[in-house]
Amino acid sequence: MYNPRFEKETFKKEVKQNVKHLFRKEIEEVSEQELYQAVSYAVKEAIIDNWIATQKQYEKDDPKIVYYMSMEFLMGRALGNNLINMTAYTEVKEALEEMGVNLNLLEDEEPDPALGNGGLGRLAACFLDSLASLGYAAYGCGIRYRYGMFKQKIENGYQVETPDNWLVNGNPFELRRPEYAKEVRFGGNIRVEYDDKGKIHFVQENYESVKAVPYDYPIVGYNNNVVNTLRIWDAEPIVDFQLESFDRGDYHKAVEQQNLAKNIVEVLYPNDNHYAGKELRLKQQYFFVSASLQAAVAKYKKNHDDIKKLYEKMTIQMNDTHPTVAVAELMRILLDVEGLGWEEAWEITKKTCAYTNHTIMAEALEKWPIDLFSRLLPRVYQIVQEIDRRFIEHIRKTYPGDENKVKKMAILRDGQVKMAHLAIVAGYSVNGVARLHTEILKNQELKEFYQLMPEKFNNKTNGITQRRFLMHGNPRLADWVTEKLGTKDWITDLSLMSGLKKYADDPDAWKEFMEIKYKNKEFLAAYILKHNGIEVDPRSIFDVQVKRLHEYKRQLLNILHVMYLYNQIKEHPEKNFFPRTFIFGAKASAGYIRAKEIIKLINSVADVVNNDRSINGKIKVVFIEDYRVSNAEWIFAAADVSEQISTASKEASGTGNMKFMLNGAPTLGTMDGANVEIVEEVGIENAFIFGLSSDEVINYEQNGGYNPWDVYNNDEDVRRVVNQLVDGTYANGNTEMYRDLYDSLLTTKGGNRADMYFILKDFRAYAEAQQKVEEAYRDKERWAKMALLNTACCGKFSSDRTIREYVEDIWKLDPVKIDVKV
Ligand code: 26V
Repeated sequence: MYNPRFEKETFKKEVKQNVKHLFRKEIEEVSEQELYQAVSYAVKEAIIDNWIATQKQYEKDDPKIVYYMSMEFLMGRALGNNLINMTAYTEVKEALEEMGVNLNLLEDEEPDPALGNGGLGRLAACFLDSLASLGYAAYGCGIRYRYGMFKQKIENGYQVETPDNWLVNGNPFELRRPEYAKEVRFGGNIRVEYDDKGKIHFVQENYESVKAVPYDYPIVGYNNNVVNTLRIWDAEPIVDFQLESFDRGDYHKAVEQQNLAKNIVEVLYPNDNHYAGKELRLKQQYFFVSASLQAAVAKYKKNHDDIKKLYEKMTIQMNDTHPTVAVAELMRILLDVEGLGWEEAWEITKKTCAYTNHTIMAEALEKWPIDLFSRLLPRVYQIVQEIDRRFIEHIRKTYPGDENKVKKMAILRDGQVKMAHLAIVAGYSVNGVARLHTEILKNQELKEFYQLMPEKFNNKTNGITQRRFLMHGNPRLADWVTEKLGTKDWITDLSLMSGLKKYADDPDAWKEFMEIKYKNKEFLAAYILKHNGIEVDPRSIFDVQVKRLHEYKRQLLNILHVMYLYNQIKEHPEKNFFPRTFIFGAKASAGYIRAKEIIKLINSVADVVNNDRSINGKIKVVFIEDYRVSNAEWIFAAADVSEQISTASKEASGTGNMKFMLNGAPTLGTMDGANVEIVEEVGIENAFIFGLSSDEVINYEQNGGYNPWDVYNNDEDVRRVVNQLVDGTYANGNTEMYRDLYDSLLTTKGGNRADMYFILKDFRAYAEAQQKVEEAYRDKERWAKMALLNTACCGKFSSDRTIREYVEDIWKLDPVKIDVKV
């Protein structure tokens, strides 16, 4: 959409002015960082107009609003993305060029806002992009962590974590909104009072509190003038906020509050899929949920009198169980602040809250110890008790005499508050994130709940935004797609990509497609040379596994296979072997020892293999440090093969798999998560599928029957690589360095089965699938067709499609049109 602020001369003038105002410098004197800031402020200027217009329009039209509550928003850099969505990227790039400035270098000055761990947080970011681009009224609600996801350094092959002080230079795009500050209370006790009319009141006493101060970030829709808001909360001590309510001499209290405030938002927990039961984490959860709900209810009340119709104008999506305390907090507000009765409050809450499940990994399920929960949130706990009491009554009525059902479904049980149960009981919708995942929820993990309330369960297969992961990350391919389709409409309607299918047998199109891939590979190769000092050949197969490090994702299977290939090459130097570059990127949670051992192993294998002249560079192994959204974008663009090799049934969906597909990299994977649907779209002949099915895995888990020693004893190649973990090959003769990994594959320990993730079981099938990859790649035409078809068939996996489904089946929102006069 045309915006005069981006006219070259106007924009340049604005940048120069910003340089002067912000830094008291001439344009020639500023650093890249300062210039990045000056440019960002100029872009923000343009965004603000639309932001105001959008919010005004919402006021006028009064649409239903979705509050997407999430502990994590893994946004990635804003500057480039905002320019793309404002359709001003090219214009601004050229304007800056005229000033002798390279936009890409400026973009590199922006720290990645890494307020998330991985899949769940990045999904939230894609959803916000789609909501704005489709024109729906939405808020993201979260925490403004002072330190985001740690930065990863590799030292001597080991992961070393360093703090991510992403706000050191300030953030040009954020807006502090002190006028919307809210108080959040923790601890103390509840006193019961009766008023003159005999009505009961619950009064919290002796509590500690903090002031929640929101920072708003613009979420720019693509080419539609819409700007929504990501609202993330900072914590400040409340003393200077409400000085009169405190004894001024109470220095101790002031310090306590200072500490509470500082601690709450200090750092993002870098665990992914592992629940640790930390008090501070529960504080974080209640902190942002309470503040967001107070703000949402206040907003509603500004324009509506009838609190009983709240659900008509707002809905809350809980991103996993992390914000589930919202259920009880909303009840608290409705009961204690708004003065409604239980039944009324419950009806409203049940129509307002919905829950998305993102994992079936047992260790990720949040179960708070009751003593901790009730101490920190005494009133909220009372409400949970009452929800639980009524729910158990309902179970007993439905299944008389079946106490087993109570045991399985109760919210409070074994001294714990089971957050998933609370979310399901209170929510009007429960969804999984890929078809297979939702089926497993319905038939296994949440079976009893599904039987009791089948109407709540639904699937919403994840998606990704093509604006960031094709337009921004792979501009060459984006331009090619536009040229071939003869339209840019795929930017907002990814189903149009199917129009590329007609080029599947066109040799010119193959050539162009593979040339683009080659250029992207050259770019990545240069990055690898610069950052790793490793020379990789862009003509080799770029085989990529980038994602969080977790045993279930089986990076270990991948590297064991590399070890196997290396053995093969050494043993049969005469054999024809197509050169391969194995690229890894992964952060391990700081306390996850085994994950860290796997990182060390990958780097050790890299050292040995990359420095063995005798193999003529046929295998290279690269571990890319500090995998994050910004480098992910071009890693996807440069990948030939997408490794999606989780143990079937364990990966709820995966979204990296979709980003690779969009960028023309066939999937090498198991029938897990969304891989199943990817194969359905692209055809099994355009993917490399191997390994146990989820049914087989679940069957082994429940009935036994798998013994890794059988594989070890019967497969010589497997035995050899497994032994190489403890014969010093990759540890300078040290036989103990990888003993734990060796044991994890062969020894039952502490209740964990040997080879929990079926790595040895799937090894042979994986090696065969890898063999097929190599054969396919040798046949250039076959490969080009396959790669091209992956891009052509990715339409389903746009987060625009996902969001439409959420809107239609769950949220029932009305789209809004924004007219902006500039
Ligand atoms: C879980 C926990 C557990 C408690 C401690 C802290 C913490 C932090 C994050 C998480 C999230 C784990 C769940 C998650 O990220 N799931 C991923 O969600 C993606 C989006 O739906 C999906 O594509 C991945 O398959 C799934 O692993």
